[in-house]
Amino acid sequence: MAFAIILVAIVVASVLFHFLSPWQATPLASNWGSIDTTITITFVITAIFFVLIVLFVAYCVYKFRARPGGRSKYEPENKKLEWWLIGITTVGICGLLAPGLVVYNDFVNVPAEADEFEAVGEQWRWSYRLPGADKQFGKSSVANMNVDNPLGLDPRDPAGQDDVMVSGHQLHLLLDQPVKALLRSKDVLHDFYVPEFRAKMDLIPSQITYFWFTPTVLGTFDILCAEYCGIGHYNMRGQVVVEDRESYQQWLSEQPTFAQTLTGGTVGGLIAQGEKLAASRGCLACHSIDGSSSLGPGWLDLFGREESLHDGTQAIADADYLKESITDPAAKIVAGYPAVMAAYPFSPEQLDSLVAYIQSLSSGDAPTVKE
Ligand SMILES: [Cu+2]
Repeated sequence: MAFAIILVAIVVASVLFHFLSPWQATPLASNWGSIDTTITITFVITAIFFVLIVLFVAYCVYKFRARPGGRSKYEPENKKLEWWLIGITTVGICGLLAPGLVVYNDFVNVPAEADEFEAVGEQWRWSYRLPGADKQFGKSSVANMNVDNPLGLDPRDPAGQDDVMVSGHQLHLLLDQPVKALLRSKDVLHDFYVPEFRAKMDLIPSQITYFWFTPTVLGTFDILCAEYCGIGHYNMRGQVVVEDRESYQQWLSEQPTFAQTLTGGTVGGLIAQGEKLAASRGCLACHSIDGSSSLGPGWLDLFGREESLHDGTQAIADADYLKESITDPAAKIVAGYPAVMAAYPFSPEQLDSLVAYIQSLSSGDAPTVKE
């Protein structure tokens, strides 16, 4: 009897939890209301089966409980009941699968008027590219990837010269304009996911995957990586800014083309350059700049600080130390931090700008950068 009551209580608590839970879906900000509908259909069908089955088990536990002198009946076969169960299960499974097939078909059938952007994932950051004025992406290849060409565009391909290399972790999109997302990974599986758009797709090394959506609400939305991709996975975030045409054009005009990045047409001084580099190369996924705790040592007031290393020695965080830690992270591990950072290739000029940026985050009398 007690067990039957517990089962009924589980059903009641589950249903109440669903309606009273503070964790509800975020407001929809794209055209994919149909994805919400499929989730609701799946949810209702599985909820009905859950409630019916658990209540049935509770009924059986009570009805057929052990009684003195009681004996169970032996009934090896019941054709009628089996046909009913097969029929109901079939309808239920079709109800779960069919709506998803229809919506997925829409999800990968891109309308002709859609713009395009490319999102490239790597441990643990996002980079973005737009096709530029010719509306055509230039070719890219792993063989072309280097310090100055992190996305591996083919410098000889004329279609790639005007490709817009978005700087920073924010991708801007036009309100109410359908857009096709082309997804590429440089290392492992990642997943491009904006919860408000209800849209996500895996990034698969050596493939280009895609889907499309239309942003329908102005605002800034987080891009999350929804595929566990290593220790910094939780921090692999970007942002989509949905805006009107005027602000979008303003933003677009500030982004360099591929040709400009090759000729070193970076604007701003050394510190600004380092700040941009830190954002675009993913340093900030693991190093905080506001003093909060992070996977690696934070950069606030780091410059000139004496660090205790895991081997018991001390080191001053000067320019040489910082450059070594970026290009050969395993050389000096600060006590209390895991040795997980990969070596990052940077040119000497880029290293100088990063050090200048880190130094700018230190208050007080930090020593000057020595050359
Ligand atoms: Cu990831």
